[in-house]
Amino acid sequence: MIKLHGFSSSNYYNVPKLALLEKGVDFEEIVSYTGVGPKYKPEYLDKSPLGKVPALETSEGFISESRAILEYIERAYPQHSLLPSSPFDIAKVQELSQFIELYFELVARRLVVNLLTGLKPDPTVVKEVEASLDKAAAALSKLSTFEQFAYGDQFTLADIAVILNLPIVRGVGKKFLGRDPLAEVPGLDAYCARMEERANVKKIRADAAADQAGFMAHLKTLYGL
Ligand SMILES: N[C@@H](CCC(=O)N[C@@H](CS)C(=O)NCC(=O)O)C(=O)O
Repeated sequence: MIKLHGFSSSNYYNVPKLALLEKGVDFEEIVSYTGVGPKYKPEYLDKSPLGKVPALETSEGFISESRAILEYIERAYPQHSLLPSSPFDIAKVQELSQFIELYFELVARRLVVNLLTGLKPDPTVVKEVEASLDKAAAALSKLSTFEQFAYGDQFTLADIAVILNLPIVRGVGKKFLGRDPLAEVPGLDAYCARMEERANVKKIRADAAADQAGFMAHLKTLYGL
């Protein structure tokens, strides 16, 4: 059986986890927190060269990077496809997923350490993050109306990207900008509420909540945070 290494309060870990759950693929979860190095699981670097989460263990070897893992899962387990059928529609799903990761997740991530630890952020960074998130939020409706799913009429990888990454943007916004940068995106709130009703999304949220204390304890042990 394939094994997914990582931890349930990681949004990146939850990307392949939700894909596997939606496709009904059996998998085993192996808890590995971040911070790999001499003090913690140095052998994990053989699974993921930069020590990042997630890593997928297959009968042929390990795969790191969530996008590559998704590609593997989609091809190795074609049932309940998370991609549409036409080349154009597949590209649009990937376009939206990449947009979410590059212009929302990676931007908000600059303040995630501050969110987790309570450390005061650099005001210049906060200003940069705010400008970038506002720009992306204003552009998002060009890629999705959020009427039914994030793209088209089926649940896809784009939904996974939206569901798992945008809550971090809202969290960072509310904490450091004093507002939700996504509040004005048409259709998004109702869409998110619908997605939260899905059984597998509920499982992801419940597992993340259950893991939070363990992850914070790990950070404290490793970094004294
Ligand atoms: N590009 C990677 C990013 C994964 C990532 O940044 N994961 C975080 C956990 S949410 C991590 O492992 N951080 C530790 C680090 O960057 O050293 C992917 O798509 O899998």
